[in-house]
Amino acid sequence: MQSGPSPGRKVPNVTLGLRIDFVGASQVLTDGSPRLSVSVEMFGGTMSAHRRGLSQVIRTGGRAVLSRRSRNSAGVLGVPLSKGQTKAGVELTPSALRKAGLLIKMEQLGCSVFDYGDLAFQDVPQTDWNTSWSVACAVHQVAKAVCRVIRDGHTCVTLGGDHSLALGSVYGHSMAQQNPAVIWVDAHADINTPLTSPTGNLHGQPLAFLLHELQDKIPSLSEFSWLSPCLSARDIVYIGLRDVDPAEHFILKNYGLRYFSTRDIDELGIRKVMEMTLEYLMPHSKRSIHLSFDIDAFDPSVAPATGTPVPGGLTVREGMYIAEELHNSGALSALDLVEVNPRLGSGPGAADVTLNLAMDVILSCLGKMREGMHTKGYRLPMPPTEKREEGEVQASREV
Ligand SMILES: [Mn+2]
Repeated sequence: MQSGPSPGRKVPNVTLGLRIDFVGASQVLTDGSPRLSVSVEMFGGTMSAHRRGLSQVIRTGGRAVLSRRSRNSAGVLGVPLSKGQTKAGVELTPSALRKAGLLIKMEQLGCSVFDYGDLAFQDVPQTDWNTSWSVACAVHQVAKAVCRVIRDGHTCVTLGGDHSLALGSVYGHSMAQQNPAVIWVDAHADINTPLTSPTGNLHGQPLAFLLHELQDKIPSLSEFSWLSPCLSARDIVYIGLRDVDPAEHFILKNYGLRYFSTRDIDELGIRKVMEMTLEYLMPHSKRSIHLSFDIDAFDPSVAPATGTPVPGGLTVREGMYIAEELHNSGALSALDLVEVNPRLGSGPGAADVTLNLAMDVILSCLGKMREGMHTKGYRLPMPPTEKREEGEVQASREV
């Protein structure tokens, strides 16, 4: 594990080679075009090709070499921020995830891990004005830190903290890379304006601050003077919504935001939802994706330790599928994992179950596969050879 970025350290670019063999061109389709069967071999690691990516490769006639930024380099940033809401404990999660071995598990996946440490925030007494000011200062720090991690060439893994941190992480991402797309996995839409928020908590408002279209609805707040909107309604897809305030619903409908509520997931299935999400955000070419994953997107039965649980959430398998598909897209540049609160959740083990699930989301985003994995060049152990005939040894050798 590497601590912090070494100045000037070159992050390796990985070039993956694709060998495409045309195994048959004998069949002819009804429109007269030949049907080509292809087999694809990938060097330098396994990756399931994104459907559209693969078809582009095939159209080039098999000459393609897929060149991309290394996905195996992650910068971890802890954001122990809790002032965007009122329940104590959410600030403990970055260190809880570290203690649970997250960074080691990332390395075991073959990831180069760069630890950017946990941000330190000034503790100010909790009054409305102070809270807003301290959250604004904190998320400004987050923005600068996330920008640096991405500019250093890593996928930025931000460990929350409450969801107000996404104000900084998405803004920081947009400073580092042009026009990122945001996938917001959450039970809540987090798009109240300061004037519509029923609670006044900033963790329910980050997207309103970031959206161009809503700027005339946001009061001018000096503490956020550093922030300017960096997203359009067209840049966002929600997944998992099921607890949306009236003003938020009005915004979703009237500003044309794309969303998949849990009902939509019931209807379409998570596979179709992910296919439509990626097609919508990247219709022609890849762009960098920011995943903002609120643990309360999951059903409280599998993620109980969170501040605003809502029944009827994602299954573990749906959450894993989202993360895996984003890894497979090859476009994930930043992810936030937020709203795990180890102090909450009833019953013994609530915190551990939730932390482990959070860890699995992060690891799946970075390439962990549910089917299991083995390293390149893995060999099964052989029994001792001295008692065996030469011919037997030959026969048992792996092919
Ligand atoms: Mn949220």
